[in-house]
Amino acid sequence: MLRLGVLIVIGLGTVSAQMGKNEKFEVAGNCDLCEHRIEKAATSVGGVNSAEWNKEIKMLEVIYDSNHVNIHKVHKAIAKAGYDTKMIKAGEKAYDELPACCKYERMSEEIYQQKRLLKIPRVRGAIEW
Ligand SMILES: [Cu+2]
Repeated sequence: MLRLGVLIVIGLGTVSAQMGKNEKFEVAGNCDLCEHRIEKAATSVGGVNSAEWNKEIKMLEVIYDSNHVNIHKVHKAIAKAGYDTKMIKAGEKAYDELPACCKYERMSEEIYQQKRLLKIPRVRGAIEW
């Protein structure tokens, strides 16, 4: 019972007032057009209520219904639009198709993988070492 109580408290901590799950993660990009494109890609995923990308700190804040959408799908949509997220790197073709002003400086594969490993939060239910 105590364990259940702890789980409920943890659960409540991640649910915002808008009745959605709030998640922040890094998305590469440079300009206002990137902001528009990243937010559009994120909100195009069903179950995403809002998406705000901050150009200065390159962080995207997404509010979504975690019962209906897995955050992985949001990362995928953004990568498809040409932007690297901490979870999924955009394909070469998607990156090449970005408007010229949006061609952000890409990290080398090695640095990307290092960052990725450092920043991915533990998946719930995953085995912990
Ligand atoms: Cu841009």
